[in-house]
Amino acid sequence: MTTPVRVAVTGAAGQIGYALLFRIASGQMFGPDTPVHLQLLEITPALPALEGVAMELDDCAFPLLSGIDLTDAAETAFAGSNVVCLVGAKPRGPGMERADLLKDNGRIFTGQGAAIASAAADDVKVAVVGNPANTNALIAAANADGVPAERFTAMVRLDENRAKSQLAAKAGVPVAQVTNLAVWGNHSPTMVPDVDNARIDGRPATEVITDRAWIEGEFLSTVQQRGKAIIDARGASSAASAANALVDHVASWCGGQSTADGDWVSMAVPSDGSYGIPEGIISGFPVATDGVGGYRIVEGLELSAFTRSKVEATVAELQQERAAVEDML
Ligand code: NAX
Repeated sequence: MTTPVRVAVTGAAGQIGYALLFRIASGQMFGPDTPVHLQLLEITPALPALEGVAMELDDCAFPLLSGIDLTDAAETAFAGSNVVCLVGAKPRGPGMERADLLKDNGRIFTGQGAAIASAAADDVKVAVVGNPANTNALIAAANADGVPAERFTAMVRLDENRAKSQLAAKAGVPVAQVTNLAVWGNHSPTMVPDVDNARIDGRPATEVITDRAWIEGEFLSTVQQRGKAIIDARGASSAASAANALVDHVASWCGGQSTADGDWVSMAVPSDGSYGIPEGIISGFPVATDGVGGYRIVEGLELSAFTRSKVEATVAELQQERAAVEDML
């Protein structure tokens, strides 16, 4: 039998965790031939709820699920882990400023970064979902001595999927025909879904959808504000779609689902200075993956003046966030 992939998930008893763990255990993240071992982290008061989730995982009798560990200690959760999904974070409470959220969550991610460095497998790959995801990933990377920075990524795939779905609906085509959709910048309402370089059925999306006012207006605001629209409608934030996007993110990166030739996916990764985005900040980029742990930023895309100005704004926000947590880096 193949050695199981050890997958650590934090915040495992939360909403996203509940939608995510069953997808991983059923083989959707690493394919139908790869067993998985789940290493689940929660805060102490949530351990009883996590026990319940583990009971349900048992009750699914997933053939690929080789074991489940539950703990409230980060080093135990990350021990020998090949993939770490940092989902758990503190939600923004009433009256809380964004700066407070950055600081409170920063404290979680300094500790978790250090625990990854001391306990995880040498090939560990980290995907951050907990918000503010990009800056939390930056903090975790900075505190993970000895782990290459490029192993720390943040999820913007939900934003990509949302954008693809909106474009497909507008063009009246199946969503699978929308490709090459990059999301630039921060996972926040300033994110930039890039229609200029997207393709629909192999053609430039802007030739298929010629309504520029829609692209720069309704489309952009719908994608940027989608998280809020879900909360307004559902009374709770996106969970199943976020879990789905994380499955996509990890599957593309190291679960055997490499990007097709000429296509790309969106991942927030440490900038190497490409496109003038300051080196080191963790920004959404178009990324080509090999499905076995390698990725590269796709170079040479032309951005329209409109897109470029939006990218500058989202990058400025990332720089402000980095400045606000400087003492944790
Ligand atoms: P929940 O509040 O349902 O679950 C979070 C869980 O994390 C809780 O069970 C909590 O006990 C746990 N937790 C808190 N601190 C922890 C710590 N130090 N160690 C381990 N576990 C800890 O939130 P949920 O809806 O699951 O969302 C999780 C995070 O994802 C939030 O930060 C949310 O903002 C973020 N999101 C990010 C998205 C993205 O695209 N990057 C989209 C969806 C989501 O909004």
